[in-house]
Amino acid sequence: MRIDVVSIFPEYLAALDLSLIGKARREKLLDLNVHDLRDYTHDRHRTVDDTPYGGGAGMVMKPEPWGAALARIATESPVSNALGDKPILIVPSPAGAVFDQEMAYELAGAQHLAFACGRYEGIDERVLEFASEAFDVRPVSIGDYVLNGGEVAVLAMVEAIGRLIPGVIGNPESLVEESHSDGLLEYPVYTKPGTWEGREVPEVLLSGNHGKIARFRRNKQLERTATRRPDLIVQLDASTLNRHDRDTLWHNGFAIVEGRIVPKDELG
Ligand code: 6GU
Repeated sequence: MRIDVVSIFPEYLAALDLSLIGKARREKLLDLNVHDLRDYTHDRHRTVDDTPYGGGAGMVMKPEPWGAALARIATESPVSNALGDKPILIVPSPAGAVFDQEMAYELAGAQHLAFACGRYEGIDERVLEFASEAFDVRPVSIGDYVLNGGEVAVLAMVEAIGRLIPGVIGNPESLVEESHSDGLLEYPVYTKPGTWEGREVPEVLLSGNHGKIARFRRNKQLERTATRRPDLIVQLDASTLNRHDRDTLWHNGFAIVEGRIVPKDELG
């Protein structure tokens, strides 16, 4: 996969040289290129921002450097072709669609992703219109809070996407059991010593009874998700739940009514 990131703080992306993503780059599974937006300015001060039309607080990123940077990336894209295929341009923004594991999987299947890191109050809206000629443009948020710029969001998204590229994770089975892969949070994990600070590892995990262990872990997933993320429980497909699952959910505040999962406290 090819990834291009445009930023006025390219040093922010240095963390992508490290760990699993750095290794994927060295092994050529990931061709990651970071670009300094100021390299696409022409004035002595390398200006990237200006005051907003219509007034208001803060500054807006000027369209010209963005147009030049994105045109260059589009020209070099391995994707653009006669069939109308386009690379994907992610525009990090608190006003975007929320990034989740499903989106990470979808994006991990792309050949070419570009990220446009805005700062200040954002990028002149015409840049997104212009870019949509050459890119599939997607404004994306990493959650309901505000960052000063897109760089930290790009670090999070590139890590989430990059680890899903085949070959990047040594043991792909670890992807099957992790949080969000089945719509539930992960079960708790333990390692040696068996007793630590007076606390025991749950006995069932030492039993060697694989059926019981699987049920224990599934119950923990359901309990945790019900307590911490009730919004995920109501999105589950009730038809995938067995009678043990339904019983566990009942004991954690959820009922199944006409095939729908509902919090018991919302029942009449
Ligand atoms: Cl993607 N960008 C910025 N600037 N703030 C955010 C965000 C992104 N996601 C949540 N807050």
